[in-house]
Amino acid sequence: YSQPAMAPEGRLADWRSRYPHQSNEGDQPSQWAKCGGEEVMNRNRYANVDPYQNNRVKLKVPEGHSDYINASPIVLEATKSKKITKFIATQGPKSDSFAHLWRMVWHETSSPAVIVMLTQTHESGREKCFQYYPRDPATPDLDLNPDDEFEDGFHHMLKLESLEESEEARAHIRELSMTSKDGDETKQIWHLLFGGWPDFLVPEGADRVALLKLVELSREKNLDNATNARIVHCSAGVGRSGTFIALDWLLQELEEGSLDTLEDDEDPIVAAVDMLRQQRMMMVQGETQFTFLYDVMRERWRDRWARLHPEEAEKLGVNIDEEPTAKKPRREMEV
Ligand code: PTR
Ligand code: PTR
Repeated sequence: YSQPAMAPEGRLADWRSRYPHQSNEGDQPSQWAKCGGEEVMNRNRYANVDPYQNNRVKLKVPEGHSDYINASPIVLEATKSKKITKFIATQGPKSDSFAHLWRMVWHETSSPAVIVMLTQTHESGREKCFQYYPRDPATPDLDLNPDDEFEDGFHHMLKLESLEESEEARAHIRELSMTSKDGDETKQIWHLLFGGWPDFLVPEGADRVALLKLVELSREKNLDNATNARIVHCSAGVGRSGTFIALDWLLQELEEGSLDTLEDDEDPIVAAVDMLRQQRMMMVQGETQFTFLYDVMRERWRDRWARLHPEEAEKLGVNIDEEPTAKKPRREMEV
């Protein structure tokens, strides 16, 4: 075996040819423009980002209404354990359709549900996401769908039960409850708002450590990642959301030991991004975020090997005492 091929420099050229539409130039018109009509287009925050037609979440609405929401189910299988992890990647809700997100949460998740929010509502003076949840403990109640948009009486209430700040994960943790109008059914929802990730960039330094904590936190709050999809969104639902999901999956691969014995031509990060892009477009935005995944994984990988028991290393065929050299690294990723 050799070390995981994790030298970003060499990979970037490959990345550019692999994903030519990844530069932020030239917005491509939505595939929905032709068939979805204005109603669908209005529900998109960005004209060039939408779910694949064959892999999208369909809102449960009465006939005659569009079931469209800009959200993609993401299902990932662990290499070794075959464990399934589920997500729904979605855009930052818009003011006139934010209740659709809650309808999706109600129908597509079990309790407790987890929502990971990776954007601020406003960044650089622009709205990146509507304030779709009760933010302030002084006004904890939010009436969803009071106008009964779909005329089916889905008229749930949202309540902010608690608000806590996690310094470790640099996040605001909100516990919400969603209750049907008759009060018969309630769902618990954890809303995790991350404060350290500007659009198109990557968390640096302490924010990077915090992001890893956030990944852990989102797993803990979701009692079964295999059956209950964690909802992840940013502004477009592709860049930061894609990177978060890739990271969650890669860390699990690392923990399971799947990244210890890679062949020369295997690159788990490219594989992860490919897998995500088969399920939602533009997942992991640009070279910065791609490189970020290498940086974080290199760091984690080194940690793992530093902790490895000699017996375990021998089983894997690794000489942990061998001096790393530039040409023949002992499974050490070059920095
Ligand atoms: N308070 C944290 C920090 O910046 O260090 C993170 C954070 C900031 C989290 C703002 C969420 C934030 O948004 P809001 O105030 O809308 O909950
Ligand atoms: N039209 C924008 C673009 O292509 O640049 C859409 C966009 C906006 C794409 C934000 C990604 C964005 O980042 P994120 O998915 O992290 O919110």
